[in-house]
Amino acid sequence: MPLARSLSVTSLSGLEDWEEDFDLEDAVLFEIAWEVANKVGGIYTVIQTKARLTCEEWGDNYFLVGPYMESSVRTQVELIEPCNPALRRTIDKMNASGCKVYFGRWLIEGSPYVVLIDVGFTAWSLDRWKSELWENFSIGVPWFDREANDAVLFGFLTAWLLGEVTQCDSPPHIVAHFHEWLAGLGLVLCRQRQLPVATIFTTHATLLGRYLCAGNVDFYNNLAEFNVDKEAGDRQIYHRYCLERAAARCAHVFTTVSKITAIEAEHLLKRKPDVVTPNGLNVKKFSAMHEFQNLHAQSKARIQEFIRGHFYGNLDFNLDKSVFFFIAGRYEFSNKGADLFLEALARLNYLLRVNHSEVTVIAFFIMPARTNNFNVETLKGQAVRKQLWDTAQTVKERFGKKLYESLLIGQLPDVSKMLDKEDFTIIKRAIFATQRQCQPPICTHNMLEDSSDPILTCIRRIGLFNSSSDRVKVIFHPEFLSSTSPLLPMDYEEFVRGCHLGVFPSYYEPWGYTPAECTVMGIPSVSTNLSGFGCFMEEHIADPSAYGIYILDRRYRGVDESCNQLTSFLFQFCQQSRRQRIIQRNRTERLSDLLDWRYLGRYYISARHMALAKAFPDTYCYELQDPTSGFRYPRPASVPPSPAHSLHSSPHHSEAEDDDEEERYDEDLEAEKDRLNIRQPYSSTYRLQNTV
Ligand code: G6P
Ligand code: 1S3
Repeated sequence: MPLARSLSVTSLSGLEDWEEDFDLEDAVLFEIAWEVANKVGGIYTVIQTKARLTCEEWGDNYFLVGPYMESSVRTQVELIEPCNPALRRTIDKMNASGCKVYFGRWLIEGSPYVVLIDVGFTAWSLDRWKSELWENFSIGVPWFDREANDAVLFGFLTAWLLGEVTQCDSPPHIVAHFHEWLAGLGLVLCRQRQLPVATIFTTHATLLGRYLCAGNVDFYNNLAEFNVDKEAGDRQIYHRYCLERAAARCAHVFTTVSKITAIEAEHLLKRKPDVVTPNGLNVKKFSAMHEFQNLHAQSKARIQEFIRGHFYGNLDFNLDKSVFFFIAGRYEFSNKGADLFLEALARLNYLLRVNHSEVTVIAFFIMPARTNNFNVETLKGQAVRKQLWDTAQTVKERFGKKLYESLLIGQLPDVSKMLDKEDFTIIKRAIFATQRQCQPPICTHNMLEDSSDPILTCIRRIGLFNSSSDRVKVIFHPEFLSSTSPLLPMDYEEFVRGCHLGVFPSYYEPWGYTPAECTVMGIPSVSTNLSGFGCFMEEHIADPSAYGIYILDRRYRGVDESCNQLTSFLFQFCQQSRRQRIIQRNRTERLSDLLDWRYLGRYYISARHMALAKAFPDTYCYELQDPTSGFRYPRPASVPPSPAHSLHSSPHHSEAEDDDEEERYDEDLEAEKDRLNIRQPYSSTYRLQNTV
């Protein structure tokens, strides 16, 4: 086996250095998930963004294991011969026994090795393996649950793979990190077969939590009361729940993505996580600070173009005084807080109207639903806009020619003759083309379940129909964004950069990548104290809203109160001047170090070391202490707690004063970093020592 590298997690602008003298020589890491090279949801983002750091740490001793999905492999994976002799023998042996196992490099940052298993090819073993599952664990998987059947196949195949690797002549110390219930059976089998493997199980959401929250249950106040077996049985997910709970209970180390999900797991899976492993991102820093502000302006201009088309004939609001809010993600109407957002938008519409505000809010809902393509009215809007643009260019050229000719003969042009009859005909025809008989559409697509769709049903109830008098307009785009779309040709990142505020008032959100992504792009966001991200930011920032991180209280308030709080966040945001928004974006962007894997990766490192020490106590030992305890972004003394209290229009706040505040803020931050001594290398008693 090649040698693994020793660890070193270095600091980023003030966050503490952290180094470990844990020797990984002769250790190998397998990370197993259904979303390896297979985009389904958030777990894909975790694994894909973390790969670079993990590759830096483990080098050629890091292998991701996932399902073989032909369409993804064709675009994302370069298939190669296995580099590692033990793995080559294992794969050859499995393939000779009727499996199809591929090896390659995943073409993402870090280019990690991937082992991809075609579970469908081994479906002939399903019945046998299900019987074994029943005989050994009393878990019965029904034939109709396709996902659970895949989990069984994937579980037996990964355990087979790891078992073969441990059979080689001088087996390495193996760490196998399994993500989510779909991969969990592999872990359970490793333990049952007593393989010499250090196992970790990470849950990114509990099955029961997701189901219970989606069903209008007062979840957080009753966590300790649920009869978990009955609840799982009632929802016909008992077998899945058993697989999940077995994996959590059998793992040497159990982790979850946030403290709030740790509490949930303790009650629903009956095990307190050993380590909380928050999700990071691969943060790209621009060399010039203002670069991300320029990108905001460029992307915003493209969204404005779309709005011009969408609202053609009804463009009676000032685009320069419009702000763009958005919610995006998996279409779980109440879990993701789309219900609360809509209700708050209705209240905001009222507030903006009665206060005669000049601001118009355009709220985007980007949540995929079943459709049969774009609707005609929406496509027509963009065609009309294009036509108007072409008309303006034609008339401009004709005008320019006449102006040029009068200049050539040294005469001042006769302004009344610069546009002739033909020009007016072209212009009038263009104006007539912008007449429309209906309001600008809410939804950009033809929905298959239009009458029962939760967003559309709610909009019908609250009456936000994009009428002229509405200060809040709504656009529902029930498909993920793509740069090749004929309607809004932007990818998600470009779109987020062009918006002003991401709104994610989730009720069930173990972590929540959407607000984290906003943060690293310098876009303020609303999250909640029921989301892992919201709680994490609350813990690490003294005054989150000063940094553009609005955290909604959905834990200790009723729905109506939370909705009022959200409305007031949105209203405050609408009252900010452009300058205040720019300052706030700068502050938001400064938080990105906190969400970088180069910082957060240390929790994964801790989990792995702990697992090695538990599985191989004669070789490894550890002492545990939270590697980030004590760090907190300070509340700048010069900054009022909320932007609403420092309105640009206020006579007490000139632009020069704003600049002074920002300078003082930087000084405060530096002083706080000195006070906390966070520039020093990590030097606590937390050490995982290789005693060999
Ligand atoms: C960025 C650009 C500025 C632009 C501003 C608009 O900061 O660098 O040139 O004026 O965005 O901000 P707003 O919040 O109004 O979209
Ligand atoms: C889960 O995906 P979701 O959107 O179904 O895992 C994500 C990655 O850990 C997490 O960010 C999210 O909150 C969970 O809900």
